Amino acid sequence: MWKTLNFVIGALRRIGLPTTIRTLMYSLRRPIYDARFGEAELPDGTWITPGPVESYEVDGPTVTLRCVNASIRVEALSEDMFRVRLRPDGDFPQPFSYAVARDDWEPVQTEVFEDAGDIVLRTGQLACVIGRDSGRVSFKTPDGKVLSSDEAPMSWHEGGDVALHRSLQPGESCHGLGQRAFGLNLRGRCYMLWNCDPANYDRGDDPVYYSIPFYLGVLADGTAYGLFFDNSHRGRADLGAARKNRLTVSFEGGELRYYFIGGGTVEAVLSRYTWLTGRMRMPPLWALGYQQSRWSYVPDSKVREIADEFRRRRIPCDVIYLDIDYMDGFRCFTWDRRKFPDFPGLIRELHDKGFHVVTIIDPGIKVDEGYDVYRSGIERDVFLKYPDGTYFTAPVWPGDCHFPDFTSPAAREWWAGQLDDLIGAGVDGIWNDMCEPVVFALEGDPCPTIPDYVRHYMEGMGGDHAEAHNVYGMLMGRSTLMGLERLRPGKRQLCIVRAAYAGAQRYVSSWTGDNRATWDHLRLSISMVLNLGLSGMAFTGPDVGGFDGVTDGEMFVRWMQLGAFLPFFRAHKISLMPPHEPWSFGQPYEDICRDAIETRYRLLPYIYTLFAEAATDGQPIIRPIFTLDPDPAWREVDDQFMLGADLMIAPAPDAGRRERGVRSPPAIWYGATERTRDDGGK
Ligand code: MIG
Repeated sequence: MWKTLNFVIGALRRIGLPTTIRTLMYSLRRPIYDARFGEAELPDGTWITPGPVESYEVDGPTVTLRCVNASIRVEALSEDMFRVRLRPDGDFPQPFSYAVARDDWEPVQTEVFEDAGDIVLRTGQLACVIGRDSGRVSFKTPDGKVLSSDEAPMSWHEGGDVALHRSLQPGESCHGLGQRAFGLNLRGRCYMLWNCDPANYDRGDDPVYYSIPFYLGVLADGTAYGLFFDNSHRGRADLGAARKNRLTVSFEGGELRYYFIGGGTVEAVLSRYTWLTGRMRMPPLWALGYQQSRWSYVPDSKVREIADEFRRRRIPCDVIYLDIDYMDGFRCFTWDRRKFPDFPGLIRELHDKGFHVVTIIDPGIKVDEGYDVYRSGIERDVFLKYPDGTYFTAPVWPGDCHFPDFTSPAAREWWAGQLDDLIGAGVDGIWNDMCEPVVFALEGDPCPTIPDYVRHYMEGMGGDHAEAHNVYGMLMGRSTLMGLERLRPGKRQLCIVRAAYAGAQRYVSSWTGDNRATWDHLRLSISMVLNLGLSGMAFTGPDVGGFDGVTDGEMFVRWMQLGAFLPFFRAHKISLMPPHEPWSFGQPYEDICRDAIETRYRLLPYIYTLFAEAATDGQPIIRPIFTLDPDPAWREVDDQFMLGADLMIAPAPDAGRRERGVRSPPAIWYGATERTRDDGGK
């Protein structure tokens, strides 16, 4: 039934309808859980393994193993990080990566020796052991403790898939992978590595917007290790679904190349992972404040009214967001001159009142000869094409669009250059939406996007969308940031995306997409932000209040009281739903909202310090309780969390609750608002 409805909606969209009807239909769209997603099987057919090691060569910290069917290269890149590559052809060309931020590895002392039929490459902190007969790889601490080992040899499929099979240890909890609509411990399920706009998702739907091929395992004793797969193809991470004690990560193409980081604290692993893939830049201070958004504040008088209400009611607010209706017919980089007769003037006025302004942009550029952005995109040849050289065209908000190829430096340049008008008008930051990328589809596709075979430039190497898909959002954000930095050199920037890839933290921050106004979504936003933080993406947060659906006063204030402690603190709402500003629900809700927001501002020196830790060392801003105490009892706990190392937050979990139980790891805990003391350990 949903399939049919989606079909009808898609078809109607293509014809073009008034915005109101379109947005109403947007709310009706539902995800369709498709067998392709979730517990997917690896393809049938022949899988090939390297076979026994015939010989090996040692070159400093690098060991190349020549096996019967393939070569494996293991390199110690630092004391605590190794890279493993599998190459059936035996060649090891310099790898290309959008994620990895450096190739200046630290000098590292290694030794190579043989031990009972195994070949061992060891640093002071980590040993990689390769079985001579099997080609299986495992990692151990110097004292022999196994961190992670191949449960079956690495393998590749005749169709181009590659797979790694590892054992999951008893008591190991599973984290990372970017944004997941699941609790904190991801063990026991299979997840898709494929950025996807699911439209209204629920707990348990997968994939959602933002996937990162970084897995963080935390063993029963608290020892952590990281596995980063540098592969942007569509992939699956099976964390004990098909077999309880097996982790299988596979990709539909590309090289099997992974970085193993181990085995210390979660903190040490994240520090190393972000050393490799880059760290967040400090955002502007105002981006740490409270931010107000909705789809959409139009026309200018509405924006003015919202801004004035904040000041009149003395509710702190730093940023106002303009969603798609500010544009001229959804044409990116323009504004509607009827709804905003003096756009720069309005922004000047908002600046004078102490607000910053962030506008949305989408990747789809309207096919319209009268639109100079479109014309210059055609002239500069920046849009994606089919293999036969015709333009890829698909409908999004403005109707039929072409899409820039952000894997081309020339297209990124061009895109960056389009920001002049918006930034010239005073816009302070950019919100990059739809960058999975999503298109409006005709059939009931759960993740309508650009077809796999559409061509990409891939920095001159040539490739297709199957390979470029997962990096598309990150590169859109990177191009936007390039424009922002050029127009405001030396300034900190706010550049937000909805989907990206490993390493995106060095360009952008994110929000968690279209959630819903339910108590479960409120709770889900905690585990999502936690796992994103454990994937290197520290600066993120949900649409406070819930994007879709009707929020009541109680849920709104509870979400405010949670959002005030999350890194990105912004209320946002779908169009056609009732207003959701802090005063929209009357009293006592307005006062409670003010109180929550003021608490945020009182904590800013502390929160700012946490942002600095994220920027200098890759540490998450909110952290699971288990980072304080390895006891396995904490591994699933995601209804309380740490803001930094010192503040524990326990939000209201559901309707009508005025009290809740809080468990605390062994330590002395002081109440933040009441004079209480608790010795923990419960
Ligand atoms: O197809 O710009 O996630 O925050 O309000 C929907 C309109 C497009 C999706 C974003 C949401 C935004 C909405 N956008």
